[in-house]
Amino acid sequence: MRQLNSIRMRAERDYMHISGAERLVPTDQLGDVAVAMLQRALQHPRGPVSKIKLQVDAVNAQDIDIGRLPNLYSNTVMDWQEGRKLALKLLVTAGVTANSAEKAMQALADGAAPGGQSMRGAMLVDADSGQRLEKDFSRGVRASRMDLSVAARKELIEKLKPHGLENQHVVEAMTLAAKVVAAPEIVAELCWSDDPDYQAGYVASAKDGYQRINLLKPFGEERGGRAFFVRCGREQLASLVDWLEQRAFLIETVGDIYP
Ligand code: WAQ
Ligand code: MG
Ligand code: MG
Ligand code: MG
Repeated sequence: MRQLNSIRMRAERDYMHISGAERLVPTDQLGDVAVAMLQRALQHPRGPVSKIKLQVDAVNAQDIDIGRLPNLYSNTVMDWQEGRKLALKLLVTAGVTANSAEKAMQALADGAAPGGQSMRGAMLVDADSGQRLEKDFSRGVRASRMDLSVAARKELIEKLKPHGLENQHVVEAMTLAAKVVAAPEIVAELCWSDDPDYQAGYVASAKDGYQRINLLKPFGEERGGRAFFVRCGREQLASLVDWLEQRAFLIETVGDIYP
């Protein structure tokens, strides 16, 4: 494998997080990807931005973990309240206690960052007690430096097309979830968007895959977020966070899509 570059974008308005994106790309694609990220920050549904940061780091081939996408399962509900009930059920099936799942879902619904805003990253939640373990409740933990290989991206988009799911939200969320559930300490992930016009979300786990739920929040709602449910000793937490934030993770294998 060739050397790749981690390129990361983050945009904010007056210290409020608006948009972020992560890719892992060959050098000859850096320019195009940088422009696309800038455009995306400037046209974000969460509104205008006052600062955009772009960071590029070269990553050597030997520092890249190779991974696979989870299977995608579509769950269709009639309203977001039903969606939240289903998410709770799926989290419990994945091995999270009902108490922990309920607490995390309430925190996301209320806005998990101080002041009831969305966090920049994810909550780290004890899968048994529901206790929040991330050091910074505003920033949280950011899964980073993950992407699909060029071939895997093409294959995924082809597989999503017949289901009308070939959009950036789905591709990026599956990519992120693939890295997150690959960590043995992570029991499951819960997510719904902070974009006011995007109501879908998911529960992901290594065991049950990417369980997409078409409605997890009301239209217009800007409070969204992620919870990474963990089961491990305190002493393993720092290395888990380091792996999620720093280690490059390139997905070369695509799973199946179930309607
Ligand atoms: N690491 C950890 N948490 C993150 C990251 C990251 N790299 N990026 C975003 N978050 C958190 C943060 O709190 C955001 O507010 C929240 O997640 C939502 O991010 O149709 O679009 O990018 O199958 O708005 C899921 C459903 C869409 C896709 C998720 O999330 C589908 C989405 P967004
Ligand atoms: Mg996003
Ligand atoms: Mg796991
Ligand atoms: Mg968003």
